[in-house]
Amino acid sequence: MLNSKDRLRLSRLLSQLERLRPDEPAPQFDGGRVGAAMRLGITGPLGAGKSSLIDQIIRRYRKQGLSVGVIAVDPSSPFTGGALLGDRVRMNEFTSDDGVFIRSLATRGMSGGLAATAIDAADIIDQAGFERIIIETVGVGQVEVDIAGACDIIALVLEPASGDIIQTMKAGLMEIADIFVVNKKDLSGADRFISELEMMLEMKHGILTAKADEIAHHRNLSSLSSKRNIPNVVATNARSGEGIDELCAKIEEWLKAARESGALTQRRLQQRGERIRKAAEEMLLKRFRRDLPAVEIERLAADSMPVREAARELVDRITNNKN
Ligand SMILES: Nc1nc2c(ncn2[C@@H]2O[C@H](COP(=O)(O)OP(=O)(O)OP(=O)(O)O)[C@@H](O)[C@H]2O)c(=O)[nH]1
Ligand SMILES: [Mg+2]
Repeated sequence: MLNSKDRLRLSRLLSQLERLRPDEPAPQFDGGRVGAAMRLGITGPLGAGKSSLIDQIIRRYRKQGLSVGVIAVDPSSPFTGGALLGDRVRMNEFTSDDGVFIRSLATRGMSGGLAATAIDAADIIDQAGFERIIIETVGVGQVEVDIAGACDIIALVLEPASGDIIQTMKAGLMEIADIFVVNKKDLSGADRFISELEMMLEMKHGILTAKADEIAHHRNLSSLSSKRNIPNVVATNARSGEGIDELCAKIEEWLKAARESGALTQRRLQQRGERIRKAAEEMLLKRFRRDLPAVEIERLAADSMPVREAARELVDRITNNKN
């Protein structure tokens, strides 16, 4: 739990992060370490009820005495946006609670894009000592998939509206979800939607399992399929709070199992590796652009050698010169 001085420090660091220039290292919350917090990603289509759910989850966590940091990522609009306003209005009541810290990230940041900024923000909030971090993103595509790459567990929120399943499938979000939440279960058609979703997940699971079995068979391995679990589906009403206890219990269960099996450690290692790879890639690209010898390109362009050969010569020249 932060005192008001540290809270201010945290706020300032996050503002600093949003204004970060390329090549500037992300600011750190001195004295803290990264990795103690559990990170929960909440994603899903516009208006599915993500913020309302988070509001309910915060209450549960606070009852358990857990401190919570929330990052609401809104890639659509930096200045307006009903969602942002909605978040502020709803989450206002937590402003007097030292154990809750809520931040909206709307700007792309100067370096690395929105996803990288959100992930760095999570690190800073983690360092500041919050025990749970919730990241809300509107599930529309790559940014979500990237942010998911920094979460311990991902909950995909859908509402029983036709098209939601197709849309999220297209965005590649089905693959990254650990838990499926069908919110607005009070709406008509919710039961049907849930059975459709479950059917689809079972089918997908069946295909994956069959594939895994086939591979295992070919390699003379024993089948892994019994160890694979179909993702959980939980139905909620974020307005009334129905189903939220069950959702929170499922999240804890999932985290506990992942911790005990080593899957969580494995996931974090992979994620960290991926972040390092991406950052290195960016640095290399920047260095390449900076060091690009224009004269050399002109010379290669005038030469009649095949383009790929010319490109290789250029790459060789730069890597030999600058390493
Ligand atoms: N009937 C019903 N309405 C709900 C439920 N949960 C949320 N809503 C309403 O759905 C609307 C959108 O809720 P939000 O929590 O802002 O949804 P969101 O997914 O955060 O929206 P964006 O951030 O804009 O994508 C609001 O009017 C909520 O009151 C629910 O379980 N049942
Ligand atoms: Mg929202």
